[in-house]
Amino acid sequence: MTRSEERLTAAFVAVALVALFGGVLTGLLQGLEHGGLDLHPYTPVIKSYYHSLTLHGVLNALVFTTFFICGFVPFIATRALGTPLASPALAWGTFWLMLVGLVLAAIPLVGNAATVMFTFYPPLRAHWAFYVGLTLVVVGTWLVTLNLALTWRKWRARNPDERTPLAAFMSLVTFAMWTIASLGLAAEMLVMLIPWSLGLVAGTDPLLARVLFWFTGHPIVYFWLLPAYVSWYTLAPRQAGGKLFSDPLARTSFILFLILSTPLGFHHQYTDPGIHVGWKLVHAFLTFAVFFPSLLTFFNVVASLESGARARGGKGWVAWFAKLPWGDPSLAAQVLAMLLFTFGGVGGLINASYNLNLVVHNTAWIVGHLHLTVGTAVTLTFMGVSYWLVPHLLGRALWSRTLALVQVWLWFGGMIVFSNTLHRLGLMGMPRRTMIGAAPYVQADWKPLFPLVGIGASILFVSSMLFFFNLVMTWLASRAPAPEVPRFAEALSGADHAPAVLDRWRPWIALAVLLIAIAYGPTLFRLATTTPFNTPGMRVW
Ligand code: HAS
Ligand code: CU
Repeated sequence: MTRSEERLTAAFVAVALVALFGGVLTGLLQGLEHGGLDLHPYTPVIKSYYHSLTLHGVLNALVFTTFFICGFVPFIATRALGTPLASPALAWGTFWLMLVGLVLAAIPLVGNAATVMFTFYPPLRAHWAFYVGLTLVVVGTWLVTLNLALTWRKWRARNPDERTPLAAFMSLVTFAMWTIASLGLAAEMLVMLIPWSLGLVAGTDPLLARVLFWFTGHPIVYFWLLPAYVSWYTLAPRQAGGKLFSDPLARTSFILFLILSTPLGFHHQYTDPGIHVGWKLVHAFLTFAVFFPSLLTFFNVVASLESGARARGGKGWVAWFAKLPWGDPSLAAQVLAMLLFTFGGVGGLINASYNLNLVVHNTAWIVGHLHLTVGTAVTLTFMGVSYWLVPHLLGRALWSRTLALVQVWLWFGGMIVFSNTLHRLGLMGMPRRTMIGAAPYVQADWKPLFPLVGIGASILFVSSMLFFFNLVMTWLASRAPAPEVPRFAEALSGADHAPAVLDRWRPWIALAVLLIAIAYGPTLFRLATTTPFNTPGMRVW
């Protein structure tokens, strides 16, 4: 790993953390609003609850995740391959392109000209710079894929008979999957939203736009999740003092994600008219199928952690769990993230079940779900990764491990309160994306739960401030040298057991494309050939 590459990772991670900071600030405001205290009118920049909510979703779910991943995953991949990125110039060009895109999108976003939520469904119409900026960010992610692919090919030329190291393989799958999946969003942006926001076409088509959006919008959640899985599979077992239970099983799980992540976006559109119910059923079954690689992950990662805990003297069927090295904040963050993700996964299955979805769709339940998944499995894991990555990049030891431990437990506790309350409110019918404090239809049985939303959000806010404080102090005050970065875990059943077919690309990518064509082809063809493009844009804020 060269110095320039470390700086590149540092640049991406720095942008990610700044975005997260903005995201948690606005998150606090929304949580307090639900708790009965609306501070939005007193803030300098934020014009409304909905402005705040859009900033929150875009900064956390789109910017923080994407920039962190583009810094972290190439870092891991190059380390695993033992070679630098094929093109440092391309890598830096990618960073600057993404930063320009981000700034372009941020101007209307912060200026309240793009208050369209992180899903930007038309006919809500944002300023064109918002769409163009986000598109540049997506193009940047494709260039990361390109650089990773070139790097792997160079490695392959020198190592024709070896299995791709697991961490590199997983990194490549993550970006290959995302590159296929993001084509829906690219089409929505280039063909629909950008010309429409520029006034080149008069109308739009909300349904077609939603189909294209969720083509990408579901797999984007695995684009966020898989880098966390990379850490759970390839680093966490060793951080726990153990070994990865099975390397071939880990590869199988990722290949299943490559094949199954995309052809199932209709599970976000069960209530949309204009999509045949038969296709919704196909997407429902494929959603149950993509549950499976996460179950493989559950099994494999728990067995790996167990090997670590037993090596440290752990005994019993469950009691070994206490013997994990809980004093390591990086590992503690990840294990706590896994625990809450189990409930997020169960909730996901409920969402995916057509008839149950009708109960929870567009309610606060979904907000509870997404805070367990992207808001904990991913975010808390990335915080755990930051606890070794940021000290490494700064060359200084983490300022306070105790504070970091307090931080991760606060996130865990705060999220239990916050997410559980939102799930319950959702079951009582409370809508999501609503300024609940101003709603005239608030039900009596919701009211006792509102303070818990505010309390949960406040705990999460304190936790995130401790996180940032610790990193800033590491930068400014820490003098001790950074410890070694965690090394990759060895596997109990190693790469030499992995059949060669698990190290191939063409069959799996072909299968992925075929499934997408089947699951989306007929509906997309019909909608694209019959759309009148006649819905005018709206600015409701
Ligand atoms: Fe989801 C809506 C279904 C996973 C994020 N999801 C959302 C939205 C977001 C989101 C942001 O079918 C809202 C979008 C919007 O704004 O409208 N989701 C699923 C399913 C899964 C799932 C089936 N979601 C995720 C992940 C996300 C995420 C991951 C982000 C990172 N979701 C849905 C559906 C909707 C939806 C519908 C639409 C709802 C609607 O009506 O709008 C699955 O992939 C989940 C699989 C997970 C598991 C858990 C495995 C556990 C592991 C940890 C094990 C280790 C442990 C260690 C426990 C099967 C790997 C402990 C040790 C011991 C000893 C036990
Ligand atoms: Cu989904």
